[in-house]
Amino acid sequence: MQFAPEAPARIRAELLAGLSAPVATIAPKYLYDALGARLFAAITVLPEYYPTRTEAAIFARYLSEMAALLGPAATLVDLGAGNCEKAERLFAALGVRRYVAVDISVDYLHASLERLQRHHPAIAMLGVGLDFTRSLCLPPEAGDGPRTLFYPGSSIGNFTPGEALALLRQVHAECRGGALLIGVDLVKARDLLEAAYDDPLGVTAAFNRNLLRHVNRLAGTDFDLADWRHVAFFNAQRSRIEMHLEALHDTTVRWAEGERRFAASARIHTENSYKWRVDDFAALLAAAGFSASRHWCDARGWFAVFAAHG
Ligand code: AVI
Repeated sequence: MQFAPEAPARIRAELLAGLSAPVATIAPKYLYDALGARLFAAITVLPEYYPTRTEAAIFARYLSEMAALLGPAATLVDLGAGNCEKAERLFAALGVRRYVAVDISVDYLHASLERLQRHHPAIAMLGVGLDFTRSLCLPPEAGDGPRTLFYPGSSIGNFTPGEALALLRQVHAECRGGALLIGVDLVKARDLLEAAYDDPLGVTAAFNRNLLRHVNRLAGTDFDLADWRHVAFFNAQRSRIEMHLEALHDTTVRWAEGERRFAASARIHTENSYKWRVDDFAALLAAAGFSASRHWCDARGWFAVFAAHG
């Protein structure tokens, strides 16, 4: 297991800079503490949150076509591997011989890889603890031949188009002539999108508000969850769902060396989830250096899986 820990001081500085910015922001990666990861797992089984099950159905239906296009993927690199379940479903069809799981949360990764190694003793496995949203640079142990990079779940949607291009260029470099398999959520009717990010059970609201507890632990702030509500809406002009935390009344958040006042209805921007059009995403892949991309969609055209050569 490789691990590049991020210094707590750097995390704290990043969080406090975001809170002090003219438009207060907290990066979405901080949504995933231990409870946040569980709340996200609960989101993926909500009836309103269609992406996870729609993507799984696309893989189940078209995996052999994808494998034929990509050829054998001796080395599979899983970006944001988590419980590694999505990648495991590809092992047989893609003929995987080395599996490299990359995730910011190494503790979780460690447990997942132990389980996986027992089930697949012939596959060499490596866990890499890395915040690849900063920089994607795989260790030499990830293999020096072509690699197939796997980035499911439409996590690419959590980056602005400019950031997504920069990340995909790094992904292209790390492919070393191999390939990319990536899941992308598509533009659809506003009511479907907004229900997926503001479910009636309040699981997504809990996921968003839990971020404040995590920030209190990481940055020493004194957010009171009772002061904040979850807001999510589709910004059609920017083609993205925006998640915010909105102050219910005037409130001040304090930390050791500073404070920030929030007037009633002021917001902290916590996440964007971009929804792509197929042609625009194909153009993004080409701009990042990929060639011969192909995609598979569900019958409703809600989600797409793209495969491309590096
Ligand atoms: C991880 N990511 C792709 C999810 C999304 O849909 O943007 C995170 C999420 N946020 C709210 N619900 C799910």
